[in-house]
Amino acid sequence: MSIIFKKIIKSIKQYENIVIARHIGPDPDAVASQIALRDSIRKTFPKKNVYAVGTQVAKFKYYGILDKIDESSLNDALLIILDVPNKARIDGVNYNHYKYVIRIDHHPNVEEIANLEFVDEKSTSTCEMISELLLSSNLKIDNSIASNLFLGIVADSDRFLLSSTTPKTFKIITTLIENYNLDINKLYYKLYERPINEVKFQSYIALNMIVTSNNFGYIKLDKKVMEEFKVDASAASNMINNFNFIKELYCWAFSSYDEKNSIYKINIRSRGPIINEIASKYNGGGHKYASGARIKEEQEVDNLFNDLDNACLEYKNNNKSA
Ligand SMILES: [Mn+2]
Repeated sequence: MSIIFKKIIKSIKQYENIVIARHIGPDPDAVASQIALRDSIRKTFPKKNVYAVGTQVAKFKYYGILDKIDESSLNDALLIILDVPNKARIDGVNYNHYKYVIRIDHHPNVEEIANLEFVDEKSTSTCEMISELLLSSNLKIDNSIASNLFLGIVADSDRFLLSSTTPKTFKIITTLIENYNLDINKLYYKLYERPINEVKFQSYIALNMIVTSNNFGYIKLDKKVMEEFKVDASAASNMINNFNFIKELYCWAFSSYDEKNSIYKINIRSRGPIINEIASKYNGGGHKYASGARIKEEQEVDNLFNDLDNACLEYKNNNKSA
């Protein structure tokens, strides 16, 4: 076992109260990793109090149900944060309440936020990192834990299409499927089944997206169009990966107006220019080629799109022969 894994296991053994958090606006990797780790620690150490916290999102219920906690009653607690690049994006915990903090994450390391950092930018997903931890230690795994880990890896690697996918990813996937009897067809169904109105909405995006001469594609989705297709402000983020491998697009971005929070939710993907540094200027961030931002003013959305268009131009000029 590697030194970092030994240190993580030692801390888990040491603390009786353990809280596992992840990022706001959760995705399958974030939720699946926190529930898999919680269930594994519970299974291995039944006497410990282990909680997975954060906003419960209805469509992710099949990963497991999240816990409600009263932090003031949790003394000497260990906090494990998963899939979170920066403090501001941690959901559902008062960071300062905890005695010791561990972070396990695969986002680019933008700030040190924990006493113990296990950050691997090259990993497909936090679920891949948790799988490594569990498989190389004596932490227990069962069918449901393995199913969650499988789903997080598949979701964040975009079905092994992204360049973060390595032979190690496939080795882990093989072990999970073989050793824990995963019914992968059933699992894919959970991850990818969607209502027809979302497919229609995706068609609307394809038909109405503006593609610039620099190969940047963008669309602004307002309240009216989301009402027309009966989708919410999170719908566009579910389909942004479906616009990969389009010849005319180096980078593409959707803006969805979230009326409840009076905010523009921006999803950005790229197969050319690096976008997370641009997103970070607009209250956002993420991975080199998969980022997002939350913006208050529409003018700022235009500015961001402008910056992305310029990044595409620059990329084009630098890769003329490509
Ligand atoms: Mn992730």
